Amino acid sequence: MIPDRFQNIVVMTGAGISAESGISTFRDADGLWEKHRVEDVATPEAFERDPVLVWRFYSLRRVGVAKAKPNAAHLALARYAVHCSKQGRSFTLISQNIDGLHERAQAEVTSDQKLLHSRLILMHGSLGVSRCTQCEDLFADTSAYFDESGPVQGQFSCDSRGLPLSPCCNQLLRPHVIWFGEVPLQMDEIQDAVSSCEVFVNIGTSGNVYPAAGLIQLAKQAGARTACVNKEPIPQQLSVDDYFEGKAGELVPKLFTACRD
Ligand code: BJW
Ligand code: ZN
Repeated sequence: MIPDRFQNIVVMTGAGISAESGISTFRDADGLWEKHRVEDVATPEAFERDPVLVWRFYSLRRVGVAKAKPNAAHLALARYAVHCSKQGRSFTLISQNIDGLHERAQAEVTSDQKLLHSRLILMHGSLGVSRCTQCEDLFADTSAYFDESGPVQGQFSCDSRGLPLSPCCNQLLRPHVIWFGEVPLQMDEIQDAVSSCEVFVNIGTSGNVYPAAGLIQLAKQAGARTACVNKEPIPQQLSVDDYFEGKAGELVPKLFTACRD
């Protein structure tokens, strides 16, 4: 349990927190990178080279997350955010995940937006948003544009290859996600939150992808107490004060115990 005297808490989540919702991680056995080469689907160059392959990959993932539900770990963090808001404490949730399960957990836990002063920072973007490649306008979009057999109709009109076109510029839309070589979103806010927190908790991330992987070290150097919930040790283990090995769905509700008044 995190004592209430801590006023400033930052949590960083990765794919492991959604594993018990049935969403594949990246680097575990049977993870996404076992079936797809990173450089084929998760770089700007891949999208330039073969946008159909990239849209097929993200279309299948959109179908997958539509079937998934937030698990006990997402819900515990959402309840804890409300608990902190009620007590005037700062709670920042930074996620590398694009699956929308934190947002859905928050919506399940409270419909009162005033209770959610806490911040949710989606540093690698959102699967449910598409971006115009010309002007960078964003559009809520959960459509799958391809299935296993080929192009399918989605929310936006498509070119002859089945690729979605933006309503603003009639140019290709791309998933609003951060690929290798691109700068993650809201980095200034992230740096500020992490360098001023009293407690930093990593959950379900392998610590392989920077800058997210470096945040626990940054927090430690800034004087925070650090914890890690994961199924395996991470490369940054020297920066971890409290290590909880196991499943997020079992451990996170114990660590983040909220008042349910
Ligand atoms: C459980 C569990 C359960 C399972 N309970 N636990 C050399 C050195 C250092 C850096 C670089 C370098 N060469 C290049 C770089 C930079 C590069 C990078 O880090 N590369 C490394 C691979 C070396 N980084 C970038 O390019 C980033 N941009 C950047 O650096 O810009 C420069 C810059 C930054 C800051 C300021 C100024 C400039 C961008 C990285 C973008 C990553 N994108 C992806 C795809 C996003 C869209 C999508 O989802 O498709 O993000 S890659 C993928 O990895 C995805 C994830 O968010 C990310 C992290 O994965 P995650 O979440 O850790 O998942 P896994 O599978 O790795 O781990 C899951 C863990 O959970 C495991 O440990 C399990 O054991 C555990 N687990 N079940 C608890 N039930
Ligand atoms: Zn546009």
